[in-house]
Amino acid sequence: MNLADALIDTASRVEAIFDTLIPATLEPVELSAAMRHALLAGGKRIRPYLCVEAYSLIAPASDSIYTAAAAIEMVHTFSLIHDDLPALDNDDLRRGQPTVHVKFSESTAILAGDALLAMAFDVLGQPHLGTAEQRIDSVRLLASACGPAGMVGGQMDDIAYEGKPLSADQLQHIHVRKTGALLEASVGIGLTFAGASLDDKERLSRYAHCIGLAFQIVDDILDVTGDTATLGKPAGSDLGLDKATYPKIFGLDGALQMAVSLTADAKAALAPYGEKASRLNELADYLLMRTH
Ligand code: GRG
Repeated sequence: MNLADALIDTASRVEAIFDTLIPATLEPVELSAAMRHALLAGGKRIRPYLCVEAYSLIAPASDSIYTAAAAIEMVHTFSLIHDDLPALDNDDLRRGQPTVHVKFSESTAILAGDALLAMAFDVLGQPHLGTAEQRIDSVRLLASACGPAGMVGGQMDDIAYEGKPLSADQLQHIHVRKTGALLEASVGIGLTFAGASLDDKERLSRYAHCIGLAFQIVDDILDVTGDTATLGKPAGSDLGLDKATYPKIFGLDGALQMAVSLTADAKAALAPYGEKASRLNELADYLLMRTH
């Protein structure tokens, strides 16, 4: 299976789990409709894919890892809903669809996000996913990727620095938390359920760190070079909010060179796994070359 088909396969498995967990009939139906709108509107499903592929590098295939992957995507989707709110980025388009607050209401969007975040931890704790220790470790990995040392902290600083000059180190510190932490946790959770060794966890955490940063640099570049129809979200949004970005500090070529070099570092971390890591290698290249 090539990478495009493998991503589609992961997406359809994870979407089937969403459909079971949150059927349209789940009360209150207006809340479920908002959650389903956000969850089922497409999306590349990079985080679930990372979780499943990290798991598969170490352990034989298992259906239950897709449930863990779905929990991670629920947190990601939550963060997108809240990120789009008028109080944050105030965007009206996401994954080519109206954002949740535009299609429903601001209060529904806040609550749909809250519900997805809470539900994600419930799902990750399901007994069939693994041992109690693996589930606790995974819950803690996900929680710490969300908290002040992760997404919320990164988002807070991202807002605090709007319109202000930022050094390259400060910008990296924001991106590593805001975007990188959940990508790293996706790999970490896959490895935790696979029973990976500390050595494997360290090597793959290096991979995840590098693709996480490269991912955000490419996101910054696409905000400048992409168009709204292809991105499925408004292009030029960073400029509008006067955000510090990699292209702003290093220029488009400089930013691209950084992403290329981080992708090479990520792939170097996979070298000990040889052919077994070909999927993760391909993913690193795809994230560098992506157009949305
Ligand atoms: C409590 C978890 C938590 C977060 C609240 C709103 C917020 C604080 C943080 C925002 C985090 C955020 C939205 C970062 C942007 C990351 C990013 C580049 C998202 C786009 O990811 P893709 O390209 O999107 O994987 P698709 O649509 O393909 O899933």
